Amino acid sequence: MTITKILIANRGEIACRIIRTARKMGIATVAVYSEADADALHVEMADEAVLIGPAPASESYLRGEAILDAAQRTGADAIHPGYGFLSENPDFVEKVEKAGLIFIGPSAKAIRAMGLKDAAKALMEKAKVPVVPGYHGEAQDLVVLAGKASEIGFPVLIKARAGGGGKGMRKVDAQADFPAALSSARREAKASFGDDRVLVEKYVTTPRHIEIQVFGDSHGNVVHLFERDCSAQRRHQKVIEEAPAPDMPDEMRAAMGAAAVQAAKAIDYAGAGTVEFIVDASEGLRPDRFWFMEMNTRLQVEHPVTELITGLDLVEWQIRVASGEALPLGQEELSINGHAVEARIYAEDAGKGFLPAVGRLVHLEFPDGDIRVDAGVREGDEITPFYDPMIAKVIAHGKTRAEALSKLAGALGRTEIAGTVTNTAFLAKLCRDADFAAGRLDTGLIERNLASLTEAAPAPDPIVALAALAASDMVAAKAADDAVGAIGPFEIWGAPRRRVVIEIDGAAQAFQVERRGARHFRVSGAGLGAGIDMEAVSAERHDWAFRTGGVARRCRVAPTDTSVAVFFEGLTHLFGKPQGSRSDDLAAGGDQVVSAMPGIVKHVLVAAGDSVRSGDPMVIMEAMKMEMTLTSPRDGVVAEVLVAIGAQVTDGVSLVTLRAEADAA
Ligand code: MV4
Repeated sequence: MTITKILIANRGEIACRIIRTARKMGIATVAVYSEADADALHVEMADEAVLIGPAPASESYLRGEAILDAAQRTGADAIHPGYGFLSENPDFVEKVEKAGLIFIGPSAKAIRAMGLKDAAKALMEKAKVPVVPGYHGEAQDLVVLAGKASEIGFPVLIKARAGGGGKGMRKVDAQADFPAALSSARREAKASFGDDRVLVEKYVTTPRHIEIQVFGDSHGNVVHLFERDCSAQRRHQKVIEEAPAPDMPDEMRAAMGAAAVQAAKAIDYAGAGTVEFIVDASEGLRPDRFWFMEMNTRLQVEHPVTELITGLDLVEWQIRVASGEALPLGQEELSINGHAVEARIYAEDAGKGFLPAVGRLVHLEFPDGDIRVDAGVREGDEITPFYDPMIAKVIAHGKTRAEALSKLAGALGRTEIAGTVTNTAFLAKLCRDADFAAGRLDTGLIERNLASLTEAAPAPDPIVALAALAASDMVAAKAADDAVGAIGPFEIWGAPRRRVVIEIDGAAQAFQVERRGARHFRVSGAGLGAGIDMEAVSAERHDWAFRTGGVARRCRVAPTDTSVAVFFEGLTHLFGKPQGSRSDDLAAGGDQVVSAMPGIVKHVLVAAGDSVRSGDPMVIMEAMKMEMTLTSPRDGVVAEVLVAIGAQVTDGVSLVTLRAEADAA
């Protein structure tokens, strides 16, 4: 059946990604959104949009009836669930199909077959797919399970059959620990899934998580689209995923691919699916060391790495297969080109135990160049606590793994996000981690290297000084195309000296910013000792260049009302700007010639070293079509002329300074 309009029952980056493919295929799209997502990107991108409820997912994105109602009201003929939410809910699939709509995904039957780990393993055993040695039978009493654990041999893993993502899972190293671990796993399983049945498995040492992308159609065809390595995980949350798996021998790839296809065929699988294997990498990758873990009956977050090495659009395949078409390609027509690596950018504080962060993305610029960015947000959007705090996925492709990793690390360093703390620095460090870069990865890698991976580099003094200067508003970047009255890329604002407070790592620190010339400043205070002399070379939009101690540096600066972000050498330095953090130290007076109102400097009549008398004309300005002559406040010697002809100045700006009386003698 031809699909003409798809309702995307999801939000964020995956909803945007699905809309992009549907649009490419000439298929109309309907977005559904919660009250919190009224201005979200996916709503803006879709042809139609329907409000389905309040912010909490349970009252919106998980409300099958509201989604079906939205489909009927807009005449959608298919529903794409994305991932998460209702994507693996068989009851929802049945409701969609009962309503005469196409569910872009597997059948309810296939979802149910893989929904419980014990039944899934039994099915895989029957299909001759290697499963982890263990017990997944009916008996659930302690005596039987403890006996089975002893037969299997410690260490063992207790797993909740309805579990996922490590929930309801306990590793047991010795018999004596088994009873307590079983009760604890059961309690967590009951609380999380309402099902406390467990299975017991041999613990696979040095585990690597390698999964195979499979695709089936409604004509009995099934292919695999090679593997992804997702071992770079932290607390069962994938952090970096890649395809193909580092150092995967061809023979093992073929064996795992065949096993995954067999698993899919065993349940007449149609659509995109992922067969997860646990691999014992203690002696490298070997074809006899992989075992079925579980099957995900949905499109995965990390599917882009498979798309980049195969050149395929998996959402397009999903839509074609759901409309009854046969798979676009056969196994022999599929091949691996290069290497792809994906990093998930989260609003979380890696330095504080990966605490989720929220906040408005006051500044958001993704890297340009040969990189893929799947994002569901744009600058100004809010990261709220209602949903997964993933901001975007950044995916790099290269001829080799090293090239892909290098591109990804560079892209992460060019990713500019201010308004919330993110894990980009952690991700870039992981890309460059010696073990990871060498492909020596297993599921414990991140935990082992956590301290070094999350160590925050303090901002170098010149960057702190620049942040204080930016926070002082004494240098305001000019928009490159704003030529009106600009003498150069920035204007001169405000009084000659300002006190400014910025927060560094949450601690308020006071600085003094003193203008020493048209572009010269001295920033002192806090940890800057006697101070840093700084020349503001240029400041166009976010591109600033400044010189300190003979070193010129280029960086990106994103000042907002409440923060200053400085992006320098691939790192983000976030500084807070507490309210009322800026004050002018001095009223202009005896030593200053100050502009009384905003205007443009038309003539400068003096130079440094000139002797002047009180009342001598010094500068002629034009303001509101009037010429104003600014005169010397006293007899003295000109110390410095701070403006040039054409300068656009606000009121209260010091234009010329006189030498202090004592100096003038
Ligand atoms: C295992 C295992 C070792 N041996 N099963 C973690 C959650 C779920 N995906 C299954 N997981 C594991 N199952 C056996 N028999 C190690 C893990 C595991 C893990 C697996 C993949 C990626 C990250 C992981 C982190 C900790 C434990």
